[in-house]
Amino acid sequence: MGLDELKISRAIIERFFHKLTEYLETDVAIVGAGPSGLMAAYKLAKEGFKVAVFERRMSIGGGIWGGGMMFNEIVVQEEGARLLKEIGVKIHQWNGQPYYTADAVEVACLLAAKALEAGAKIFNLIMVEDVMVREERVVGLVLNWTATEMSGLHVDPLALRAKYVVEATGHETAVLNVMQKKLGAKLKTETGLVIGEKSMWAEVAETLTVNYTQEVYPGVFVTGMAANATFGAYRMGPIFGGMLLSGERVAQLIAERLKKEI
Ligand code: 48F
Repeated sequence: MGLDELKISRAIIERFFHKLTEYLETDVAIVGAGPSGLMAAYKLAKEGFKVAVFERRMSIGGGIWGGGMMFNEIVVQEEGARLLKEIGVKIHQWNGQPYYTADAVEVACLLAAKALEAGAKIFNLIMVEDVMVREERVVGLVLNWTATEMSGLHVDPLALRAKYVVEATGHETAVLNVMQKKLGAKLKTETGLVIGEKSMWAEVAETLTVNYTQEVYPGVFVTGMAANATFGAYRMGPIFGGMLLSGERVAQLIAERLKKEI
């Protein structure tokens, strides 16, 4: 049987639009496919919730791939090691001390694989450029192709509805920035604004990532490095336990809410 290019094209187009249409209404829309966003997607999907992840880049994984200064290994502490084991990543204890290393590529791939296997859907090459809001609650996201932004073309976006939005865009806090700019959104921080991250202090930063994982505006939860940046906490560098634990935490918090609503 000869291959027909039109059938190949039709298959892609039909399947993609089926997929996108299916996710125009979700329980949780996660912005950013870094370690915290992917862990949240995995945990929420495993609980049976409908989860879509939107990633601006072509590849998932955010800051995982580069390890520390392009040495593609990451470090986690005991609690983070538990989560890496759960997703099947091989870990190595360093010098008998409570530092565990893992191959950055393996972490990125397995995190995404687990999220997908659990039923989450990842849409890459799509960026979130705005939110949808009703009566001071975020009820959805406004999406566009990353290529549109890159080219500077004037193309209007499309929107989707989500019961909860997760801000997982890392250092950038892209979702909260736009909410601040366009809505004057008052966040649950001391100043009501994104405070911005502080310099490196791994130990404190790792704890704060989890503590600051919370709802910062009605309908919007913050996780990972975005939580530190929002609340003005330190950065931690290439130790990733906090990112994974924060992803797990945000999933727990949202799952509790969603279960109450059923
Ligand atoms: O930065 P990123 O990996 O976030 P994270 O989960 O993890 C932080 C660590 O990688 C590292 C660290 C150490 O522990 O400090 O930096 O907090 O992933 C964020 C993802 O969000 C995407 C971006 O491309 C990246 O993959 N992103 C950013 N802005 C947007 C976006 C946007 N507007 N729409 C969609 N995706």
